Amino acid sequence: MTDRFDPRPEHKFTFGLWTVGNPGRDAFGLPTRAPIAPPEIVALLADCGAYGVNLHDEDLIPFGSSAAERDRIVADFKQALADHGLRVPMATTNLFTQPVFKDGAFTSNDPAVRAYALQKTAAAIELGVELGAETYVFWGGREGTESNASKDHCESIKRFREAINWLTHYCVDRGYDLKFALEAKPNEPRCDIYLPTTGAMLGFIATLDHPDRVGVNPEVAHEVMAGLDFSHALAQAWEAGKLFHVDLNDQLGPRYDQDLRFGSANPKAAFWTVRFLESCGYQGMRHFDAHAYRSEDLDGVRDFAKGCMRTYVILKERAAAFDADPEVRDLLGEIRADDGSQADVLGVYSKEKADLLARRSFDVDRLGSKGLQLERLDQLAIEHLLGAR
Ligand code: GCO
Ligand code: MN
Ligand code: MN
Repeated sequence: MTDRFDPRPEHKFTFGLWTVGNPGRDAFGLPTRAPIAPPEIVALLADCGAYGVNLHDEDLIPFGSSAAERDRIVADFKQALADHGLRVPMATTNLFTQPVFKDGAFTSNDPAVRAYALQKTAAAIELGVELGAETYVFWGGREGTESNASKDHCESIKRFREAINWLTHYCVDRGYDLKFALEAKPNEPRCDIYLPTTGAMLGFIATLDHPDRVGVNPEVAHEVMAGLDFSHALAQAWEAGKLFHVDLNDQLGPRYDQDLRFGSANPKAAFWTVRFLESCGYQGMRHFDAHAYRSEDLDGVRDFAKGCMRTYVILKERAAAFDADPEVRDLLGEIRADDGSQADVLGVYSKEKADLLARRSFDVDRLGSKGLQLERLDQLAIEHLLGAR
C-alpha cells in the first residue's frame, strides 16, 4: 500500500543500527530475533523508506576487531549504503556495554578508564567522519552512580566537561566540522545519571570551551521518564539554538526506558512534538531511537519501522490541519492577543519604565476572573488528532 503518509527523503527519517537491529533481549530474557548484519539493515531501512542510518562504533565493528577486519566491515557497509542510497548522518560511541565502563567512562574515578574512553571515542569519531556523519551524539549511559559516596559529583561534572572539551579540541585540530549533540537521560542503566535532563545539558554546554559546536539530542522517553513534557524540552533547546538532533520514540510514564514505536503510547504528546518540529524551522534528522516489541519477527520489525514514520507523517498532516482551522486561528488570535497597552513598561528594562510601572494600577480581579477558553482550544486539538475535524 502506498499513500500520502509514506515516508519521503525530505522527511529526514533515520534509524540506528541498534534500533531495527534490536534482537529482543531484555533484562529477563534472551533474544527473540536473530541478529541482522548491518548491510542487511541498510537494505531493510531503504526498503521501508528511511533516509539514513546511524550507529555506535560497536554496532558496526564488533568489539576487539582487528584493523584489517574493521576496514573490510567498513568497506562492505559503505557498499551497502551506496547500493541503497542511504546516508549516515549521525554516529556515536558505545561507552556502556563493556565491563570496563561499569562505573562510567568520562566520569569514572579511574584515570585509565577515562583515558581509554577518550581513545575509543576518538576512534569512533574517525569512523563517523569516514562515513560522512555531521552529528556526533554523546549519551552518558553509565555516567552516574548507585551510591552517592562513590563519586564526587562536582568532580564528575568537571570530568565530563574535560572530556567534551578534549574532544571538541580534537575535532578542531583535525579540521572536522562535526557537531556534538548531548543526550540526557535521568536513570537506567544507572540509578542516577549525571546531567539528567535536556535543560541540565543546556546549562552545561554554556560552560564548555567550544559551546558553538555543542548542542543537544533530546529523547522523548528520557524526558517522560523525568516526568517532563517533551515539547517544552524541544522548545528550550531550539530557542537556545541548540537543537542539533532529536531521538523520537514513546514511553508510558516514569518506568524503565521503553523505546516504544513513535506516537504509540501518548499520541497527544507526539502531536505537540511533531507540530513543534514542523513549525519551528528545524532542518535536522528525525531519528527514531526505538525498537520493535520483543514479540516480533522480522516482519514485525518492518511494521515497527514503517509505523514510526507513518505516525509522524500523519501527525504532521493533523498538526497542519489544526493550525489552518479558522476556528483555531480565531481562538488563538484572541487568546494570544496583545493590545499594546503595556508596551511602555514591558520589554527591555529602563529606569523610566520602572518609575512608570511603580505608579500603574491593575484591575487584578478582572484579570483573574477572565475565562481563557483553553478547554475549547484543547478540545479542538483533540478533535483534529482523532480525525473528527
Ligand atoms: C538509551 C539511549 C541510547 C542512545 C544511543 C545513542 O536509552 O539507550 O537512548 O539509545 O540514544 O546510545 O547515543
Ligand atoms: Mn533511550
Ligand atoms: Mn536515545
